[in-house]
Amino acid sequence: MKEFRKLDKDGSGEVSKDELAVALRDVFPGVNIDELMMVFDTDSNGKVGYSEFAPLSKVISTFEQFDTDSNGLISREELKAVLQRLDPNFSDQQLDELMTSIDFDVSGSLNIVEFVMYVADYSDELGIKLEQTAAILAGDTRKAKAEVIELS
Ligand SMILES: [Ca+2]
Ligand SMILES: [Ca+2]
Ligand SMILES: [Ca+2]
Repeated sequence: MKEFRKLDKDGSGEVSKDELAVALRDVFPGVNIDELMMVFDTDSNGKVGYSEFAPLSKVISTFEQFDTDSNGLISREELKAVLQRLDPNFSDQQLDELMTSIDFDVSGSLNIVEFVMYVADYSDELGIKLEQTAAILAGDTRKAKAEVIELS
């Protein structure tokens, strides 16, 4: 994921929807930018400001970490590998249930929007920020704890 400043081509201090689309479509062909904006444009001004970009960047880097073959999709097996690393008791049945609830287009894999929705739902459930959940999923517990402390 490119740096905020590189995406903000006109230097306005915010990344417009078009600037984001150009950057993300390279990596995630067919990505639905509107759905991402609904999650990350928290002040609903139609642009992604610097503070809104941090969680987006974190979630994308977590996605890329899950996507071990770098094909822009998280397969069932790639998801399983990560979740079993976090919880060795995570079963195939739990994996099936999870996939059923988050693989909205029933493609058998997660695209970036499906992954974002999953992280957002999980954050709501835990009552923490999106980027903290992404850090936990990324196995970066030191960072996750630091962010929880910062929050409290
Ligand atoms: Ca905004
Ligand atoms: Ca993949
Ligand atoms: Ca899917």
